[in-house]
Amino acid sequence: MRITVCLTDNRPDPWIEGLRAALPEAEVENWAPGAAPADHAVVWSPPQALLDDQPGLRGMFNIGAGVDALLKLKVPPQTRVVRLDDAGMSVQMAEYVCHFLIRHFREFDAYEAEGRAGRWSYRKPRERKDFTVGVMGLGVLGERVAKAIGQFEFPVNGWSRSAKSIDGLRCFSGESEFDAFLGASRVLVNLLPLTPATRGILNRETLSKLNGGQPGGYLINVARGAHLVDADLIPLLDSGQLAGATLDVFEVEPLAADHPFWRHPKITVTPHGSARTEREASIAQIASKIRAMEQGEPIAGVVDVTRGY
Ligand code: NDP
Ligand code: OXD
Repeated sequence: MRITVCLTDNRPDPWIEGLRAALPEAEVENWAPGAAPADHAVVWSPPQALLDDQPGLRGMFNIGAGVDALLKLKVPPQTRVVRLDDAGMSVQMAEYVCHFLIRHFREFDAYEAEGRAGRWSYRKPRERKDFTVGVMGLGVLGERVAKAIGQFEFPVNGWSRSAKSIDGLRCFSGESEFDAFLGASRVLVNLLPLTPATRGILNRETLSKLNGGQPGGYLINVARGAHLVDADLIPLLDSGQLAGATLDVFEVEPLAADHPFWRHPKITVTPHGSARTEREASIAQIASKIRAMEQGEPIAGVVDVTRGY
């Protein structure tokens, strides 16, 4: 069995060594144009040239959860696209979202500013019941995040494509229930995949519906930058309709040094690090899926390319 590795923006050597150790029966090499035909590829944001060069791939294993960059390519019909399932990401995502939710709810940024000015002052406590959190996407990451938020006793809503019933969550589904979901949520957490149906879903109209249309909504976007219509965000913050936003992902990454998001007082920017790929756990997961595929067994995380996730 031959495995080719093609990782844009990642050092391939530790992945190649890890895959060789986990699959001693396989030949694992870094991809270069004209390489010998491989059975599987391990990829992050590969060029179309990889697929043109390797039309016989049976599996293409992404080292991340989001497959939007892969689905922009022309993938041969027999190549199964496989996403990473959690592999240590969901706990990180839960930490990140709870951290920024609580920082906003408890006004810790205001306390920090007061502290820097040497002022000992209290703020009036706010009530959790007024801060219902809406989680968009109840997949591998969204469900874990929604449950973690529930542990802090915030009311939690969830929105997904198909109808769900999850303990502790008020579940909404489909386009027909989207407005009701937004209206019933004050803090919005985006954990949707980027697909034609979800591109631009965070915009002036939808974000204005948060909190029953009242001012004070808050956005945490940890999915993809292209979910947000950038030009709509700052006017909503400046008018007070939104109280703030935490953004981990951007349409163009790295975010340009002169982008206004960096310096807006109501926006917190982090550099696409809310849930990092954990190499060891990911190699173990990919290796066991490759083995299962080779033995004709079913595997989790096969992407439905027509649905887009
Ligand atoms: P999953 O595929 O497991 O879950 C996707 C969820 O979104 C599902 O609940 C699905 O509904 C729902 N969904 C999809 N399309 C729609 C739609 N049109 N309307 C309503 N709901 C929809 O993905 P993950 O939880 O693993 O990851 C989510 C995203 O997080 C990734 O695609 C990636 O972009 C991003 N990500 C970001 C990281 C970061 O560091 N910032 C790290 C990892 C991932 P249903 O359940 O009905 O199918
Ligand atoms: C992912 C990511 O999709 O890192 O895994 O964004």
